[in-house]
Amino acid sequence: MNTYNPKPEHQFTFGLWTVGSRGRDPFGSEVRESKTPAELVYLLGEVGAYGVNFHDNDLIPIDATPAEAESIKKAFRQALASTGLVVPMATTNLFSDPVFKDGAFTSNDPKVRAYARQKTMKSIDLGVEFGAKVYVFWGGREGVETDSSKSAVEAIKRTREALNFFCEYALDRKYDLKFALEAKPNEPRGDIYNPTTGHMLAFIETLDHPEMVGVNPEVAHEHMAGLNFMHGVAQAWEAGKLFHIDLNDQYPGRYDQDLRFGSRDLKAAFYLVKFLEDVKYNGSRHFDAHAYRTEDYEGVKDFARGCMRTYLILKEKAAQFNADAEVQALLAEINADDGAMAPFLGKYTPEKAAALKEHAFDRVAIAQPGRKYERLDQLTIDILTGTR
Ligand code: DIG
Ligand code: MN
Ligand code: MN
Repeated sequence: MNTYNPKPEHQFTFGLWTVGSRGRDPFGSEVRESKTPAELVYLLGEVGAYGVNFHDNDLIPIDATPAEAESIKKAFRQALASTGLVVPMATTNLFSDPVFKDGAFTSNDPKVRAYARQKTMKSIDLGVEFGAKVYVFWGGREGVETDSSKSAVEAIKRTREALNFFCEYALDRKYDLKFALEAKPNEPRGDIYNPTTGHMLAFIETLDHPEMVGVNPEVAHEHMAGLNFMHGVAQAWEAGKLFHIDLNDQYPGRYDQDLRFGSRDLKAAFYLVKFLEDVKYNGSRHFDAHAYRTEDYEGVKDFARGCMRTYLILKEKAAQFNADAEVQALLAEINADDGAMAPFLGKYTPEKAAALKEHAFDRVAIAQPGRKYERLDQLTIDILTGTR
């Protein structure tokens, strides 16, 4: 009997800001007391997480003195040592402080652009200090409310210049680090540049060191853009650019809810888990989400356990789907290929093109057979609902 208990090999990670979220929202103040980074590590150890991630200022407050920073790092390091949690990913908070009110790398103020670089370099150093191998860039404030304020081309150029700078920095420092760009279409800015994973994949190819840079797709962010999350993840994977992933859930047409994984669209979550497991994705399963504002810290633990439990349930459902005889028979039938079209498919040759142009297709006959997708999808529902 599968108990769906998380194990280190599942590589479940949470950001300090997720289980440490105090429940503030645009219309209400905090409902939970704050916990130190060390306390949050112990909480994650208690629920069975593999790792913990942080923004620089989740760990070290922006105005901390060097002595305070050292004390916080010491306690954090001790908590990691006693729980065995690791730090696979780190990132920079370039969105909370008022200085970033008009963005960081794309700000119209060169002092802000320069300060953002300084802050990011120090944050990269901090992440590397704790063993991070992936560094995420989420440009939460890199956008506009009015396009009268900024050239969209200039904004992309400023972003490219900054990312090229950090790639050179990491090379110069000989850091074993990969960069993962995280897209979001809007919120907190009215519109954010590079709004989807697809935009990021195109942008990466314009960088000086594209091989160092991949993406960190997030469920809620692609759903906010009305997209099929698994398709974006599959495209990133196929391009060798799935360097990290942010798992959560999201009602369409709403602000970024960062809901518990699988709590809103179980079918979409199933296809995502099935994809990651089918391709043997070996990165973190990072839950960038937080508990409902209604919860106390016992509820926060329920939230964290739920994220991991749902992932493991869907992992089992994916295995059941792959092992189901009727499903596999249908898939074999649907994808049948007698080889008759082989002379016309694959790479181009002039001979192939000439022969194909001469070939007589019975278009009406080809259109006749039903695809049996209704049966296949109902089998999927039966598996997901446990009725099969
Ligand atoms: C929000 O979805 C962003 C920030 O929390 C962070 O920069 C990134 C890392 O997961 N996700
Ligand atoms: Mn989010
Ligand atoms: Mn995220």
